[in-house]
Amino acid sequence: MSIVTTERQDDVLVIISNNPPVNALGAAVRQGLQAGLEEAKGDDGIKAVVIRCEGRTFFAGADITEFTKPPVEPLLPALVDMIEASDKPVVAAIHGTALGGGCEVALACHYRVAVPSAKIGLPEVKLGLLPGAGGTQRLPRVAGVELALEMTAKGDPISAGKAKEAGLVDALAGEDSLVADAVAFARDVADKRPLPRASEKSVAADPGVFQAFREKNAKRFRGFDAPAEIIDVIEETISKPYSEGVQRERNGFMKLMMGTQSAAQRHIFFAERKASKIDDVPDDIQLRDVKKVGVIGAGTMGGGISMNFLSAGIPVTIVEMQQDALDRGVATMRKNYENTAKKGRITQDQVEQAMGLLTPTLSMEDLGDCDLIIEAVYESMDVKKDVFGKLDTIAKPGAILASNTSYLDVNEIAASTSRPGDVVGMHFFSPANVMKLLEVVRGDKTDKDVLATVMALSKKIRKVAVVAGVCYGFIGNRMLIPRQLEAQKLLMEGATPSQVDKVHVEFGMPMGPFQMSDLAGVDIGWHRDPSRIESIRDALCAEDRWGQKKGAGFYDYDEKRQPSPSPRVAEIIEDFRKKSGAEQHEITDQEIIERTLYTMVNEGAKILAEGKAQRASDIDVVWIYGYGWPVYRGGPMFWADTVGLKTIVEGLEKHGFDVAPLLKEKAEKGERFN
Ligand code: 3H9
Repeated sequence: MSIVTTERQDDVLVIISNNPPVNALGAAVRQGLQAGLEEAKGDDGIKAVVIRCEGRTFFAGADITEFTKPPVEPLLPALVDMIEASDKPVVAAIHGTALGGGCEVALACHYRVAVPSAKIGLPEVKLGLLPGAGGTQRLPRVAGVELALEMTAKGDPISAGKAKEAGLVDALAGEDSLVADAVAFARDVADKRPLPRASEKSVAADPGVFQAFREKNAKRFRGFDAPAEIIDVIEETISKPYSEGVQRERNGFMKLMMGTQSAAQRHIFFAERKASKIDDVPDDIQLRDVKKVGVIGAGTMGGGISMNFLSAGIPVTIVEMQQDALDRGVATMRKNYENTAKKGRITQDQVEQAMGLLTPTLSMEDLGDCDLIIEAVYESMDVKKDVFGKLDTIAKPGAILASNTSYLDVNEIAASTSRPGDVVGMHFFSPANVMKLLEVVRGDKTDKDVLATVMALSKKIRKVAVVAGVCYGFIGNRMLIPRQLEAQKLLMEGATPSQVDKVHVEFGMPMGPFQMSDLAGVDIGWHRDPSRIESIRDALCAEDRWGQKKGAGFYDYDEKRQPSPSPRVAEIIEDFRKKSGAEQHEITDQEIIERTLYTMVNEGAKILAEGKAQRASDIDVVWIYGYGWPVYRGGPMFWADTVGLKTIVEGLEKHGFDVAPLLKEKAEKGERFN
């Protein structure tokens, strides 16, 4: 059966696309739509046209996989013009998500009818692109410049209800009667003339609106090419005829499409989806039922982990050892929910619903009916083994036993139970209710269905999950180690904390290594003996400079937690430099990049060669979602490809590092990681 079919309903022709999973507007769909329009044109009995989609969604956009292939006619910009040029009214019948090219098809239709649950948006910016089929031109004409700027430069979809208010949707249909309602609507407007064509509408905007929008969102857009280009395109073209505007849009689209940022962002789009696939686990494996979750530890981590499940409607039993710690943990969770409600992101009812699913307890025995139990206790092998030994006697058969360890050996933890097949690592990142990454640590004996269940569950709790093998620090923290080590050495050789941090921030990271240390706590992992001072970190900790929480760390902090370089830290560093006899030299920004970031790529290559990550793109996903690596650089391994692996190897060798054999081999063969 062809992908696009037509169905005659008396005087209305319904054109139906059926291109699972998301009705991407690939060549066959575009050709089918063109054929449908021609059929309507050539049939005098047809008075109006409805375009709709089968399956879970209206067109979710251009087919991104085609972007790197030779173009096939009709191209999307030409197709949308054909739709708009039709002299019979065309109605878009929208359900699911009308995104990107899908939204542009809808905008080219003369009318739009949508079910209330539908979402409409132009998310191209998230792929480093701008809407390239008239979206930057038609949307401001239909819905106004301000909403158009929001939707195109930020890329978040809006609800059908909001779209209706903005004039982007003409009528809301019944959830179960979209086709009938759209056909009835088409019949109603069949004889109305002139046809409302978006490109013919006028548009006006206060010229100040563009600069104000840029300034308001400067932090969010920092480093990204696409939002700036989108704002420029809309600003430049608003006072010009439509024909000039679409030309400017086309040029902007091609410029972004050829750039590294869009390649990086498209890489991450597919990498994120690929990460959920486990090479040796069949897609149709029977999953375990997870209806109730247990969390051990009501500290920051345990509370954050619990909130993920509560928000997804899954009941949680949370265990602590002392009543006051339990009360504090529960109160923090409530406060977090209430803060979200204050910002209008959830309702008070949702706060109560989530908290209503929580059962606090002091007894581990209460975890007996949980399908998944996640331990989030103190990071010590002895403590974890003790907890898992107890769990072994309490948990019901088939329950998944997970550890939130960030470094420790999951195999050793699993061995403290009689059911290592049920044991897995679930490494959440702090704050666990916010950060998107979940490293799923596969022990040597972890059962495949356990792994598949946790990966599927991660989607329910809106995490991006990546499978990691057992090794110290797994993927993310393991790569952090050489970076932190080199950052420390750079201090000894003449760099300052702010210089190293500045290079990372300019690279696009949310913060540099020392800012991160101050935020996380300089004292994490410290031996706690103030008389034992063997490193700069020991010296800071001995003086109570534990980071932001103490108002002092590598930086001094004022009462608003604004950092400034610390003269005392400079003295401590100087003291260590003298004692160590480390050779001093002028450290350039490039040297910082080579020693802190090239070394991460080197570690990534080792992780890959050891099979601790399934694929290079998984490593990229970990760093984007767990540590804020700038998405427009595509993650460390993709970035290394763009720098050139030969350059990375040369940089590492220049500084005397042992180059990972896999990296060396790829560089010699002229290969890439991705
Ligand atoms: C654009 O439109 C440019 C135009 O302005 C101008 C052109 C000239 N193409 O996400 P899921 C695949 S740019 C190809 O897991 P969900 C996806 O890879 C586009 N493939 O489902 C996955 O494959 P697999 C603007 C696509 O229910 C499968 O579909 N549009 C596309 O969680 C299922 O995807 C966007 O940026 C595509 N456009 O979420 C929207 N989209 O199964 C991008 C998806 O092999 N898409 N696939 O791993 C989305 O945001 C989500 O897929 C959506 C569904 C919300 C629709």
